[in-house]
Amino acid sequence: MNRVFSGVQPSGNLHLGNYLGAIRNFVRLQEEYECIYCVVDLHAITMWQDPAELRSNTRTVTAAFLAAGIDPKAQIIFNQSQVPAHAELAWIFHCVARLGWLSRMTQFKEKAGKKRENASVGLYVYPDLMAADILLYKATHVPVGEDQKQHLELCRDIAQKFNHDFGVAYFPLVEPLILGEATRVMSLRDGTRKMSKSDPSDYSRINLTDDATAIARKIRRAKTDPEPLPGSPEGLRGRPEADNLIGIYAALADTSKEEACRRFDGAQFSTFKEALAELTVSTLGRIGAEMRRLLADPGYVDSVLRDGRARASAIAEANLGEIHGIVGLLRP
Ligand code: AQP
Repeated sequence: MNRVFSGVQPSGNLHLGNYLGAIRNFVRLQEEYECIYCVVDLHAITMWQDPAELRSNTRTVTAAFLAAGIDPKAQIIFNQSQVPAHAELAWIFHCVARLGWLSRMTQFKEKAGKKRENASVGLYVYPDLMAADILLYKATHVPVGEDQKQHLELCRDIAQKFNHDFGVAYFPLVEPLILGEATRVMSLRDGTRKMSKSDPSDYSRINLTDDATAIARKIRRAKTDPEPLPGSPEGLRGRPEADNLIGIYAALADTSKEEACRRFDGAQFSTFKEALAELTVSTLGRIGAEMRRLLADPGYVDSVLRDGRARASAIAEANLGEIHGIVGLLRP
């Protein structure tokens, strides 16, 4: 059986990158797969989170899932901390993964930066928990943005080593689903840096909750270069900001970069940015409004998470029992 699992951290403002790289694909995949979508609050606390904001951001990510179109009755939506089996399987995986594997993870290097000795241990072992999230449900497919590719390779390594060490064929080898024309949306201020929740400049990203005026202003101010737009994607080489904006346009218009370039061949950025702002507002405006409506009713959002927790726990507990048996953890 094919099963999708993916998660989003409640660690700040959800942005266009999270939407195009992940959440929009979550919605589309529910046509074909049984899907489990998780608000990964235990991942978020690998970096300091204000407790009240963490609670509020957990509801916001849930609202974004719902507003984007995930059906909470057909699929499972829950927050990670409410199913303790994630943390328990992560411990087993700490004993399977090798230090050398984790040391190669670029996200840890980027997030820990020069203050490596001060980074939390959680940030270092984050990929083990991510592997546990996915493998606890024996998920086969994981929709993510490009930045998560290395973590998914590690997840495959963990599954393979576990299966080999215990002589079983228990865990599937997951396939990443990196879909669309905007798998790595870049900052609007610097086309060489990823659009990110934690960027201190709000002008670097378009938040899912930005209103039409804010979206248009941010796109108008987005960094560009002095050349007009090229007629084909080859002309975007060495032009990271133009490449990023064309990629965003193509993804939102559900077309290819080739087609987007054809449409704006020779256009000035001012003309293109107007079209891009209009397209962005027409997509995100609806989602932002629905998120605000849902967040006005936290009781409903919490009931979705409670229902999801019960359904996720049932699968997780059954699988964890089997995993205990394989590892040799006695259930007297
Ligand atoms: N810029 C991006 N372009 C495409 N996809 C992206 N994703 C994140 N940023 C981009 C994808 O969104 C999903 C959820 O990400 P996450 O919240 O779990 O963690 P992240 O990748 O660490 O997100 P941020 O926004 O960059 O947060 P900070 O600033 O805290 O590091 C994932 O599938 C991710 O690939």
